[in-house]
Amino acid sequence: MTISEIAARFILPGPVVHHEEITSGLINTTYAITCKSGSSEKRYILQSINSKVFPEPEKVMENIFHVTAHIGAMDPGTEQLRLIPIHEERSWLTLPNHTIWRCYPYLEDTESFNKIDSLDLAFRSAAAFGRFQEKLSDLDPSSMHETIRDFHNTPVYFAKFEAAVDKDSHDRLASCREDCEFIVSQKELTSRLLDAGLPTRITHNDTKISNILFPADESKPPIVIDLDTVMPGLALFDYGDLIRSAASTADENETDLTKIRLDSELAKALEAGYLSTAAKFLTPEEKALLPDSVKVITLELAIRFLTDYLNGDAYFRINYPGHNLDRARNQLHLLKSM
Ligand code: GN1
Ligand code: MG
Repeated sequence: MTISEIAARFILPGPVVHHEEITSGLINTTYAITCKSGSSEKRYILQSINSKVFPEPEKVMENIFHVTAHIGAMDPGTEQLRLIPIHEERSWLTLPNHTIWRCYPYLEDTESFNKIDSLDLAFRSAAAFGRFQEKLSDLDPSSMHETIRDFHNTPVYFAKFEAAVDKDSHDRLASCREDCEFIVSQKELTSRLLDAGLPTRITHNDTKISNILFPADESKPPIVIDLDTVMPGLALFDYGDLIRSAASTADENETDLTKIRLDSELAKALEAGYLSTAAKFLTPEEKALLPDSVKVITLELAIRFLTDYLNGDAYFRINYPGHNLDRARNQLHLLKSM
C-alpha cells in the first residue's frame, strides 16, 4: 500500500500532496505527510509500529489512547498528542498483514532539541517529564498493558547478555571481550533499583529530550511525545534515562571516547527541574536512589547495545557494521565518568 492509500483511511481534510520519511527514531517507521484541502495545507505524522519490538501493537495503541484521553481531559484546550481516527471509528488502522498505523496532527510552531544548550532548557525539560508522570499519577498502573515485557528489567537484560556471550552466534565475542568483562563486573548494579521495593507508576520509558516539543509561544506548556513505551514501571528509570541521555557531553553515536562524560552542571539543573514537579509524589526511597538510577540505566543500555551486537544487530537500527558495539562503548565510558 502507498502512503497516500494508508493516509486515505484516516479522517483527514484531503489527499496527501507531499510526504517525507523522518528517520531520527531507531524503532518505528515515520512519515510527515501534507494534506491539501482547498487552498490550505496541513501536516500530520503517519507512523507504523515496529511489531518486532512491540509484539502486541494493539496494546501499545490502547495504552496511548488511554493516556492521551486522560491528559486531554485534564487540560482541555491545551495542545497535546491526539490520535486521528480512521473512517471505521477506530483510533488506529490495522492492515490485513497486522501492521498498525496511527496518525497525529503535526504539532506546528514547536521546537525540539537533540542537545541541551542551557541550564534553563535542562530545567524545563526535566520539569516536563516530571509533570507528565504527575498527570498520570491518578491512573491505575494496572489499567495499562506492559507492552514490552521486562522493558526496564536490568537483570533480565543481563541474563540475555550472558546468553549472547555464551552463544557468540556471530563470532563477535573476540572483538569485545574487555567490554563484556566490564559489564560482568557491574552485575551488582543491575538489581539495585528493582530490589528496592519502589512503587509501580505509569512511566514514559523513553525520556530523551527530543521527545519533548516546546511551543514557540512560551506561555504554553511543553508537550511530551513518543508514547509507545508508556506503561507501568519505576519513575526512576525515566529520571535516570533523562540524565543519561541529556547530560552526556556527547551523543550516543560518538566514537571518540575522550569527548564523553557526564556534565555535572547539566545533571544538577535536570535534577532540580525534575524535582520541581516530581518531589510532591516521589517517596523518600525514590529520592534517595535518584543518583544510582542514572548508573543503572546507562549500564542497562550498554548491555542492550552490546547484546544486540553479539546477536547480529537484530534490534537497534544500525548505520554501519560495529555501530552497536560503538554505542555500547559510548555508554560504558559514560558510566565510568559518573
Ligand atoms: C530506542 O527508537 P528510539 O530512539 O525512540 C529504545 C530506547 C533506547 C533508545 C536508545 C522501544 O528508542 O529504549 O533508550 O533507542 N526504544 C525501544 O537510543 O527499545
Ligand atoms: Mg522512543
